[in-house]
Amino acid sequence: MAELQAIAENLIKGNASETKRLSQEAVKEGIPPEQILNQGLIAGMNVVGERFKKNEVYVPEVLIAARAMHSAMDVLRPLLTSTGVQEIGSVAIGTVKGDLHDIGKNLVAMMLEGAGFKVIDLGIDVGPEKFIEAVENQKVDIVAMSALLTTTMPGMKTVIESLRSAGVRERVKTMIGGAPVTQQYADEIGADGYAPDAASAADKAKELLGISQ
Ligand code: B1M
Repeated sequence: MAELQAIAENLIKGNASETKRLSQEAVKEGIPPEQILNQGLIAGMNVVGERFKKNEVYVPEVLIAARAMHSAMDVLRPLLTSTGVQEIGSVAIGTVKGDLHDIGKNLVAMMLEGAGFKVIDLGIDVGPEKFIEAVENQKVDIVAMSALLTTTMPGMKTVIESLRSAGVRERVKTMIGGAPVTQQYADEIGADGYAPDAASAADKAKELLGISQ
């Protein structure tokens, strides 16, 4: 679809205002927000990722593309989260220590909200103590962790072990995700759940709490 292609191209160029405007246009034309997200914004970000990998673009260009993604997500957020359903559970989510990537984590948070979860967003570079504090002081059913770097993935294991040492592991379910994360890794570190993308993260969270889809 030409509109979605234009959204991806503007995101790749880092043109935030145009990416946002085109996303608004697409919404007005009746294109489903999930399609704008997946075939416009995420498709564009994947191209940026490939170029980043090949050293064809560098951190500043990636940051500018990320800013364009954020501004368009402002348009989609209310549409993806406005279900008006009652809270079905509470999730404390964060990107693990040493990791500053938050686009995927924010999308997961958005989809969880859309599915009816209360989301406590702990942000980026979140160490075990912050997750434990949330579990101890707030009503949390699921601790959800995101990591985008192979070097920060072990932080997920540290969080699970720290929850155990703090005596709160049994109070919560844990789930993990992020580009380098796999089901096998989740099994290895004793996480209760893994999801490959934001939409299935919401389904997995429901499954972990025994809520029928
Ligand atoms: Co970085 N970066 N980055 N980066 N960056 C990657 C991840 C990389 C794959 C790029 C590459 O080489 N191709 C590579 C990691 C290599 C590796 O470890 N395997 C990399 C690197 C190396 C780095 C730096 C080390 C670069 C440097 O400084 N030399 C550095 C590290 C900084 C740090 O974190 N300490 C760095 C920095 C950055 C920026 C700050 C410039 C920027 C982040 C901006 C921001 O997030 N606000 C950035 C970006 C944007 C990327 C890429 C291009 C895009 C990531 C993204 O947002 N994708 C990325 C390449 C790529 O992934 N294609 C790359 C879109 C997003 C929707 O997808 O985050 O995968 P994703 O989330 C998905 C799923 O993974 C899943 O659902 C989401 C939606 O479907 N998911 C979950 C995510 N969390 C989940 C949790 C769940 C369930 C599902 O349950 C709890």
